[in-house]
Amino acid sequence: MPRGYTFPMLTRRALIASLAAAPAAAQVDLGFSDNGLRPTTSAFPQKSEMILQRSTPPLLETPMSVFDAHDFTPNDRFFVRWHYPFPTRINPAQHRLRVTGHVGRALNLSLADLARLPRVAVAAVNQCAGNGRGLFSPRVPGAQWANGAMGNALWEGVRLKDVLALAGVKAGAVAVRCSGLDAPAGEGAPDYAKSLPVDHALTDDVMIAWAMNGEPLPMLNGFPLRLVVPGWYSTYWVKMLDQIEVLDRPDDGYWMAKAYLQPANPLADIAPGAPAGPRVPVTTMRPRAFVTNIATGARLPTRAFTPVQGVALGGDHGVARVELSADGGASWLPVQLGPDHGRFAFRRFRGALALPPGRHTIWARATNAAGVAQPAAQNWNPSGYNRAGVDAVRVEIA
Ligand SMILES: Nc1nc2c(c(=O)[nH]1)N[C@H]1C(S)=C(S)[C@@H](COP(=O)(O)O)O[C@H]1N2
Ligand SMILES: [Mo]
Repeated sequence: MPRGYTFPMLTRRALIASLAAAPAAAQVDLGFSDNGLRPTTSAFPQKSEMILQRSTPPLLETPMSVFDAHDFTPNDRFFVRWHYPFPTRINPAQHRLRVTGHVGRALNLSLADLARLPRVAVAAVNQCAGNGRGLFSPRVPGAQWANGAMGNALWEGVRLKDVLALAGVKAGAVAVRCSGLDAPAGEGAPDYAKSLPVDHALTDDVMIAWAMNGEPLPMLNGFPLRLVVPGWYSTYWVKMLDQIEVLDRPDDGYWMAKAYLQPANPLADIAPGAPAGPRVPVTTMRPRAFVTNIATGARLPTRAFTPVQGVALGGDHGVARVELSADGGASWLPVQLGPDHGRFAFRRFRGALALPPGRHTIWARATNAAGVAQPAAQNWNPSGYNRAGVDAVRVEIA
């Protein structure tokens, strides 16, 4: 077992019992989210209050107030998304990571084996490709996330490329396919497996993590191992990772060839109702800024300056700046950025607007270090992926 970490003893009866019991709607305790409209739950193990999207398999969203208070999203408030049922009991001493396929020698690694490789850590945002899907107009099917299907954590583990070097990737390798311990309930449904192009899998960025914010991964966030692909949407961040297969051909599996495809233009943007046209896999994230101290629809007292604060992510480059507008983008006001935790992490921001009494719409816009800025007009696609435009926050100053 890696030194410096204690994995939770998953023989702990309470944990197993609660994990097995929680995902049934009737047993979930319903409160109210920060906007008062969506039910919240504290019934899931290792999680405190989360917005409940679905119980089985769980979809749990982080309230915006959590981002308002932390640079690093606490593990017990970090969002959760599973496609399929997953084991509720894992013995870390018996967990193995198999590396097979187009390699010189197949591997069967314990956590202790992994811990002998050089350790790395990165602060990075894990964001669902469908984050904000529930805010699209016209509406699109799928999990109706607001903007809380994301979180920022310090991930610790080893580089994927160091594991692949142990196996020896053979010439002609094309993709690296990863899958975890979860499995479809029904016969014939395709196992959840995601592939990275081999060139990307061999970069320094991609890692196999066992710790999140200095603690073992919570069960619901992929204990004992998960892939971390900084700058890429979390569909690639495979949880409960137990298999890596090096392919000498493109991955034609369902989760690469059929799911998580978006229109083939940088913003994945098409007119509602227009033909989808050519589609490509969802990959890198775009810059986004989120106001976290004012919920849309809020009524606020008149002040000389109304404080506006939030978090921004740069996508696959750091956050260069965040600006505010209260006049539909005619003028933009720079804000002050908080601590820089690296190019893949959240950057908090704080600014102020002089808002006279009346109704206003506040925009926050992020620009990344590559000069890519959020568009004022919202992009749209039928799967609700890659939401990238500015999110309007309506306020009434009274
Ligand atoms: N094994 C496995 N890994 C997975 C998934 C899954 O269903 N199974 N879902 C992916 C998707 S779509 C998302 S959004 C993230 C969510 O990560 P989190 O639950 O740790 O927040 O996990 C990713 N990794
Ligand atoms: Mo996702």
